[in-house]
Amino acid sequence: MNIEIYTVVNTAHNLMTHGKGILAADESFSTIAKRFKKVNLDSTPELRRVYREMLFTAPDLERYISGVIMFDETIRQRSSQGVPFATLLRERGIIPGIKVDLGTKPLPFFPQEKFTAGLDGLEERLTEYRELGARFTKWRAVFKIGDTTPSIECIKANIAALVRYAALSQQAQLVPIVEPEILMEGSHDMESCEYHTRRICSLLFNELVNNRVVLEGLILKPNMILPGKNSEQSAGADEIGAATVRVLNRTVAPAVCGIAFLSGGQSSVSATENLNAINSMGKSSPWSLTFSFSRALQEQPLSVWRGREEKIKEAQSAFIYRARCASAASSGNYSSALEEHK
Ligand code: 5MM
Repeated sequence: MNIEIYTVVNTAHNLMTHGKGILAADESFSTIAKRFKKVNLDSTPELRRVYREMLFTAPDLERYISGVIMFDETIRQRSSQGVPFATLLRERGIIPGIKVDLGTKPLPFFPQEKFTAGLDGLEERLTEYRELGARFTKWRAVFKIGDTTPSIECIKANIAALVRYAALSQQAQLVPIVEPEILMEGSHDMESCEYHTRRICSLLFNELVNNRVVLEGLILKPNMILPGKNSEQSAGADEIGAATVRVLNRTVAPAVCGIAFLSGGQSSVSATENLNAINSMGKSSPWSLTFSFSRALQEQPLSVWRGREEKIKEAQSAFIYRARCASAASSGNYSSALEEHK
């Protein structure tokens, strides 16, 4: 292994520090606008800056969070003291990261499916992001389960982009977080989610290995195995934990540095309970199994804050509380009793 890739592997290990997870604060303009709208806020650059500053300066954040994924606008913004966010995070011992995909576009000739854009000019953007302080990156591909989806064509197109992105990131000395997300939207059952996750992950790792991506310097960000939101099936945390660990054990190479789950629209408590069950079931798995949540960490602080300066401290406490619960779940030590002692 050459010295450059050693740096990447080392960063990946630091991101997977036991008891810590990753905060996904990489909402694009349209997603943050949707989140703000729910609490009757307009999405302006200054409000987005204030909101992210509230998250990044929360007391004790570094005890639970190893890295933060930012959006292009955010990595260029500064705290009210004039400190660039990447510097502020680094000074707290938190690794700055950046979402580098450019969002999803309709996949031509496959009307219900999406393709993630962003490979054009990526090499140059990666160099700039490294200069701005990023040490890891993220790229998300999205798959929806339906009668005829995800199609093999959609899977192959998205995997090819994920693999190229991962290789380019490592070449730029940045750790890639590879996120193939099967959406919860839909009426599919859990078995179907397991089947498609298995299909996607096995093809993904085959291609990553063939393209010489260094698995020790890569983090996987998968969905948990869940029934669709509109399915009538209900599943307990143990069942979800067992299915999720089973599919990962069958498809993810042991050399991979770690696995950090997305929350996917589950409630904060469900995502935490399920992560805890995954850790209980996955005690002998070769990787750390942690979180890279966005909504499951941010929903509560956002609804406390609602843009009000006087609520910043209270919102930060709500945020840190969720981060502490997720951290406990990442080592299988979360219990619902914790929710009663906020
Ligand atoms: C914050 O959401 C990210 C994607 O946002 P855009 O659609 O706005 O680009 C997303 O990649 C996020 O990092 C993950 O899906 C995890 O978020 P959740 O809310 O699923 O934990």
